[in-house]
Amino acid sequence: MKTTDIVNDLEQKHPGEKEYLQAVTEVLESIEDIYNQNPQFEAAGIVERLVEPDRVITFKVPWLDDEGKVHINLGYRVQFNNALGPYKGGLRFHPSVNLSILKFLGFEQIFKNALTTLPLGGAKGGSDFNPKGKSQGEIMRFCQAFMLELWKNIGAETDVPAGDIGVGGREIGYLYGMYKKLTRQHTGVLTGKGLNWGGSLIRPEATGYGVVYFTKEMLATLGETLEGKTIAVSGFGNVAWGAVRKATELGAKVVTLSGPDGYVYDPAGISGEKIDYMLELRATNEDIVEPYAHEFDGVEFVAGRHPWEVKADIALPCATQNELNEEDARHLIDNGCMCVTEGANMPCTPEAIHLLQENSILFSPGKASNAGGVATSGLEMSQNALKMNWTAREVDDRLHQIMIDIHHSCVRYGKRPDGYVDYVKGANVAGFLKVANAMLDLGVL
Ligand code: NDP
Ligand code: 2IT
Repeated sequence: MKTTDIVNDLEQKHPGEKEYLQAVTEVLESIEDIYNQNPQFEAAGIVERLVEPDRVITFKVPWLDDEGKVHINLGYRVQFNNALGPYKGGLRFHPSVNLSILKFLGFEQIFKNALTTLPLGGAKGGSDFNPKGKSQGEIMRFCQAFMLELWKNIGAETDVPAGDIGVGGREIGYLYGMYKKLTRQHTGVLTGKGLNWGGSLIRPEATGYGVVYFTKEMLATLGETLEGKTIAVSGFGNVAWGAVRKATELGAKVVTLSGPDGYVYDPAGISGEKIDYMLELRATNEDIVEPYAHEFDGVEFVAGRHPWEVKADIALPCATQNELNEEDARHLIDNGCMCVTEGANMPCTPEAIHLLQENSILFSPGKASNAGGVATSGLEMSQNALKMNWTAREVDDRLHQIMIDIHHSCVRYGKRPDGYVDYVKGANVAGFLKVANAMLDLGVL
């Protein structure tokens, strides 16, 4: 296999799908050696079969706003690979959603889900619907209209969607309600459900908790801990919230949050009621962090910029793809940052990753460090199948162990002779081997 040949071929077939090609290129570069050392993969066409989704479902979502005006959005589900288990991955509602973004996310999800050690395939879906400024009623009607099309293609043993940007507990409720009405079944087909109707404790905070557990393991390789460390976080959504909570609990100080409007710098640290306020801010659907700076003393709001210019020991990008570029990485390095752990999916550009690794900064790709969210979704599925609920402690302990195991896998396949761990390579090789070997066993499909 030659990565460049395969990527060139994909570029011809899917012109302009830049996020998808970026994600594929990163994985193929990491696995090139192991692929070429194992001719059985080439013989079975594993890479050619892996890079194309099993199927892409697209549909129209018509809905009525509060004034009775008709709107049409596009809906998608990309079912990428189910070698390891039912298709599994979130739904994203954001105006930027297009096929390239969902294919990149679905492709990443295959390897992430493989790393969790749970029986989960990879998928992603969503819509270009913009929840910003919409009323509760409009969001409900949109979710219902979306599910009216999607329901035929999903199922507890077929494809299990969940949340992502713009889709949290409220949206999962409306989606699940419609699914339940159409099928007359209460099978737990979505994860991230409310606690009263099949959800799991710890799922809302799981992605962020997992990011911090993973960071703790990375630091331990240098004999370091989170105690007393300063952390810059971007975003203020599901993932950022959990990360801030756990990092604070483990003795670190989080000094930034960010939104599309800019970032807030809180030198006293974001803890206690400030973390609750972050959730309230998110629930307004306004998508701005500036009010945080007016609510608490001593906080600065920096409009239109990213938090990576702030001095921090650790950076946790938890907002969106390609939000930390080479220049940002340079700022972090110059300011003595020792660790960058991706909470979002693909938030660092390839150039930024290259620079961080060149400077021996600890760096983890989202597919390893944010896998705690989908892993806990897997635990929610287990509880649904058992018709039982585990305690918060039980779920958290399992999540913690899964993150430790993912870290082990990354070290196993990513440790260089000089001792530096290339977590990108480690995660990609470990995830790939599991999926590729399953595909070999299952025949050409
Ligand atoms: P949320 O919708 O809860 O939060 C995302 C936040 O990031 C929003 O405030 C969004 O604002 C903001 N944002 C988007 N673009 C930018 C930007 N350029 N600069 C600053 N902020 C921005 O989403 P999640 O927390 O669920 O997801 C965040 C990331 O984590 C995504 O990459 C997602 O794929 C990933 N992830 C999520 C998991 C989950 O379980 N929810 C699990 C694993 C990964 P706006 O909408 O206005 O752009
Ligand atoms: O990117 C992700 O891993 C998620 N948005 C969570 C997916 C899930 O199925 O819980």
